[in-house]
Amino acid sequence: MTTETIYRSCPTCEASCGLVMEVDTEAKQVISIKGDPDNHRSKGYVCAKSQAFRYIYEDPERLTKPVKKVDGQWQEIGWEEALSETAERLAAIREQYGKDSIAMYYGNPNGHNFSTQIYTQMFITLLNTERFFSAGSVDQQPRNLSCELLYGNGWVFPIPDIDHTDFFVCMGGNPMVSQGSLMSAPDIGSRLKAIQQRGGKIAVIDPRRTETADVADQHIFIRPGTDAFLLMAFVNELFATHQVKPGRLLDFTDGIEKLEPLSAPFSPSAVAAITGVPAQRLRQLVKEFCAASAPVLYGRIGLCTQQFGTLASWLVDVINILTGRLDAKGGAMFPRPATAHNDPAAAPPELGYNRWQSKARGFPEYMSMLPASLMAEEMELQGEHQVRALITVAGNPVLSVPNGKRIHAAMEKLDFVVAFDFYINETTSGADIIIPSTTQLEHSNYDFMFTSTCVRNFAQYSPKTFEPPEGALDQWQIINEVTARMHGMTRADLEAMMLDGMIAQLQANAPELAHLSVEDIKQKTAGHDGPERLLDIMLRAGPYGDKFCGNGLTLAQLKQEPHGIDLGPLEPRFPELLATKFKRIDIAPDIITGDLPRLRAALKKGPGDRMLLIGRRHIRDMNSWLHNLNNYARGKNRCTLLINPQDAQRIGLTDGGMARIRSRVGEFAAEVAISDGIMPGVVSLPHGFGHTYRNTQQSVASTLTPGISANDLVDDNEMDVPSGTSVVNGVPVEITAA
Ligand SMILES: Nc1nc2c(c(=O)[nH]1)N[C@H]1C(S)=C(S)[C@@H](COP(=O)(O)OP(=O)(O)OC[C@H]3O[C@@H](n4cnc5c(=O)[nH]c(N)nc54)[C@H](O)[C@@H]3O)O[C@H]1N2
Ligand SMILES: Nc1nc2c(c(=O)[nH]1)N[C@H]1C(S)=C(S)[C@@H](COP(=O)(O)OP(=O)(O)OC[C@H]3O[C@@H](n4cnc5c(=O)[nH]c(N)nc54)[C@H](O)[C@@H]3O)O[C@H]1N2
Ligand code: SF4
Ligand SMILES: [Mo]
Repeated sequence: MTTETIYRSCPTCEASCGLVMEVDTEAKQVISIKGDPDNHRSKGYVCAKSQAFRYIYEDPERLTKPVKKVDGQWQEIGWEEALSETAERLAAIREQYGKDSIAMYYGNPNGHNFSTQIYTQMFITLLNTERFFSAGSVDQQPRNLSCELLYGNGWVFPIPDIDHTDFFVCMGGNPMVSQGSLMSAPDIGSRLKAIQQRGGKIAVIDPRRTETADVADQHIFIRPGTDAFLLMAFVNELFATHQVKPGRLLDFTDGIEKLEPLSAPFSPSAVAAITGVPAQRLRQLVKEFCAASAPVLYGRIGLCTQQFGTLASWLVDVINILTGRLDAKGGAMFPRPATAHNDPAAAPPELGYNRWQSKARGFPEYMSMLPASLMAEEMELQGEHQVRALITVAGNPVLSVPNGKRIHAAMEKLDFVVAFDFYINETTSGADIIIPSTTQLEHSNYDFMFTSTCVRNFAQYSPKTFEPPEGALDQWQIINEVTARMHGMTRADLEAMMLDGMIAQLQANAPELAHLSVEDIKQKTAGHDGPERLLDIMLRAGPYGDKFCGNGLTLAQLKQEPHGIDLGPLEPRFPELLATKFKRIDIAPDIITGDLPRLRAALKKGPGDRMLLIGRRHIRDMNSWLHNLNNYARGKNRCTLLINPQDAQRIGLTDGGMARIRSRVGEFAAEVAISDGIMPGVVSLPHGFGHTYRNTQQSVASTLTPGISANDLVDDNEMDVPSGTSVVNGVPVEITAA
């Protein structure tokens, strides 16, 4: 046995905790995975999912070779056949029916894979389809839109400086379970406790008394989908009590004066009925927020994936700006990634919004994407604008996107579906060819995305642990093979083109690199290949980098730091970081305020009397894709319908009994769990279940934890208007005894 100790970061959630693994390199087996006590960010902390990438690697049902459906049966095929047939069929469809006849869906795990993120850009650019969908529109897209409009870059997110705040107001997020989102913070529990230990307070605003609410100082129930009303009332109260104090932000912020009249109809008393939050309670919260010395308001997915997602997400930033808490210590701050990927470009790009519209109902594009909720509708179109092919890249839209069963049915009518995925699951079982990638243990990684969402700046490299089996390819290699073949290039030519392109782009944005030729940079980074070479270039050109000469960070140096490098606390970055035209913030952009008439109309209409469905996450789940792992699937049924005792009694439900849930798009039965931790009038069901489709290869998921898919109840017609984000929280339902 050849044992080795490997340090890396955990690739399963944003927290990216430091791990130490004992492995047998000869047998290619993991012996143990533990928290790395010497990792400065996580200090030995891990959660139950720290073993996930090992179990995935060991899962005998995971695909390691491409498969093709022949007469309804899956057959293993060679890599060459899989790649060439995929490229040929896609190219032929494109040739015959045009570029928009190919749809694509890009899933969440890509965000945890550096090389895929970097190289897929070229695939998407060359595919150039107007039918591009992603998990982003069932997630953070309202944040992208509001950050792009305010700060000039949809990927510059304000992150709560949780280690320095003294009043943390958490809305629509449950970091104790999700481990923090757009707030990468290992061991969030200790960090929250530390707020209280230094005399600070935590408030949670959520329709459920969550695990985070349980450790908070106060919890306020709010009716799902009504945060925009509450936050407008917050703004209204700030003006009414003369607490608008943006401080230094005023030097580069425009439009503050527009907010007072805009917030006028939304006084705390006017919104109390619709939000369920008494006016006095809200006034008290505003008072405490303003009295704290370093307060911060944080909003996450519960604020994004709801009827007023953009307004609610935007208002979080508006309030942090009005109170001077944006870009301030203990407030909402901006990380400085070592790869400089959130730095402003020399020439600010134009906003990509409404450049084209969906074919079925004319919904505007954003960031070159159409809302995932429109996937089925687009794929069902017949005639001139018919979709002929679908590509999925590490995504499971049949379970993750509203009205997933409609997507499943629409897929059956397509000429060709290819899934880049390593499971035969609810979505990929509808493919003609599935091409699996290597797993996280078989390629190196860098926490690219999460160095721009972290609560403290860091850099960590994760080495490849095991050589993949003969012929197996990483996701980026598969993507590049298919891209090159589709466009009559070799993979080497394509990758050379990308290398040159990246160097040219970096030089355009960094005058201090202008004295170097492209050849110089290539020569200095020749020691690395493929994605690692691109990473080396970005690190060296970045803010901590050696600029290709002298001292500073390089990939070689990072590889010598197994516990990662601490790049210090978040520091103020405005106005330099602003990528807007004049480095100014327009706090009230038209695209967003244009949605206020809809908010006013809803206020006038008042609260309806329907029960509202929301989601929830459990510590041992990760969306839909860890359910085939015995250790995470076993145990008590988690796919239960949470309901308040008052409602349960009225409807005649018993704990552990069954309820029927009916929405506009579906009707299902689920086990009831009665709890006073959920607001009256609200029920909750987790997503990512519903492992009930035939022809999948996930025997553990389908037997141990089939559950029902919450998204078969979520209405695909309902979207946040400015961003097109799905409304998965606040879905009107009827509940009856089964
Ligand atoms: N109702 C409701 N719906 C939701 C949400 C909600 O809160 N409520 N949350 C939404 C959110 S935030 C998200 S991010 C989306 C997620 O939506 P998706 O990304 O569509 O779904 P996942 O369940 O993450 O599926 C991941 C897929 O990637 C595959 N995969 C994982 N790792 C790899 C890899 O290394 N290589 C390859 N080739 N494949 C891999 C898995 O097998 C699986 O098929 O769901 C959204 N849907
Ligand atoms: N264990 C686990 N961890 C995960 C994931 C997972 O599936 N499982 N998924 C990962 C992914 S992809 C993401 S994007 C993140 C998400 O991370 P979080 O945003 O922290 O996700 P949730 O736990 O779904 O928390 C959303 C909260 O919003 C509340 N909510 C619902 N509707 C409303 C509303 O209208 N108003 C308000 N104020 N609150 C509302 C819900 O009750 C819930 O408590 O988690 C990541 N981490
Ligand atoms: S919290 Fe996230 S990153 Fe940390 S061990 Fe758990 S799954 Fe991995
Ligand atoms: Mo997500």
